[in-house]
Amino acid sequence: MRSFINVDDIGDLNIAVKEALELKSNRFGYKHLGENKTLLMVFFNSSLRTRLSTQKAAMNLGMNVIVLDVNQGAWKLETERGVVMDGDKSEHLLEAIPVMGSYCDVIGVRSFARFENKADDYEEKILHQFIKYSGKPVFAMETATVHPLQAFADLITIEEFKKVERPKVVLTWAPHPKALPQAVPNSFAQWMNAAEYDFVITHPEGYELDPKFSGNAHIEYNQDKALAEADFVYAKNWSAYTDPNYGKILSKDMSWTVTTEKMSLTNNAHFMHCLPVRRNMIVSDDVIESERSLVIPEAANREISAQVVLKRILESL
Ligand code: AN0
Ligand code: CP
Repeated sequence: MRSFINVDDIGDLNIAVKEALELKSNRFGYKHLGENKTLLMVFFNSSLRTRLSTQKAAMNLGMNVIVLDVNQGAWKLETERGVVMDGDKSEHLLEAIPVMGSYCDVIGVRSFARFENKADDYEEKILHQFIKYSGKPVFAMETATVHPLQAFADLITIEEFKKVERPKVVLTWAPHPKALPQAVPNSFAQWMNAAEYDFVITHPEGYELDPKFSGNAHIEYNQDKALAEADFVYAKNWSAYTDPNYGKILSKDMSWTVTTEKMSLTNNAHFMHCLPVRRNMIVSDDVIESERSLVIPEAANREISAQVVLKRILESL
């Protein structure tokens, strides 16, 4: 595997989940694969889970790991070509990327949507520069439009906890004080569609996702209706995708918060969220603390999804 960005990169999902569950019970069985191989993780944005779980996965595989927080200690990077660099940016991405590539065998990149230019975000300009100029396999650790390590971990978690072959999975928008990217819901939708679950997306009008990701998912604007008979409720905030509101907050309607009352409409559903989560905005204390909440096993599976991805990249080197 040369890159990991979209669901297609992982191939057959049944095989990928099977591999994940095998790795989960034998985390150190492939320690030889990463010997003398170096992973570089580049963060343009904050992280708790991605940083720790991906590093742990790499260490399970015997890799060395270097982490660069671009905004803490590195030179400020210019990303646009043709700019007269007379401002506060000391280095251009076009030199920085091949330099980074020269120190490692695999690169993970976290670079969120900037909401300055929708086309730049949705063309994944930064990620594609890493792919083009690093000379190394690149995987997304949440980029402008996708978070596949999260969606893969979510899929593994659903497969572990589902009671029926084809569960009803509901992705619900929920309120948040800041404008957040669409990357998590985009990837979640892409992976749930690929898994062929009974998949429903619910959000206030104006929060439609890029159809490239939402695909054939059933869109239901009434949250209560969407939640009926759900087996899994996946909450997430995102900002608007559609023009002219790209990156804007259109609603902070607290009636969309996932509460015990909302969960009572479901088929005793499990609650999921990628974390970090704002309690009593996205989800009530009661729901996230309930025995139906999967937020901790879901986060723990980030180590497993990262390990499958790194293993496959190492196998292809
Ligand atoms: C980010 C987001 O919504 O994309 C990261 C989630 C994994 N969340 C925040 O910035 C709070
Ligand atoms: N879910 C997730 O990616 O968390 P972090 O932003 O903490 O890495």
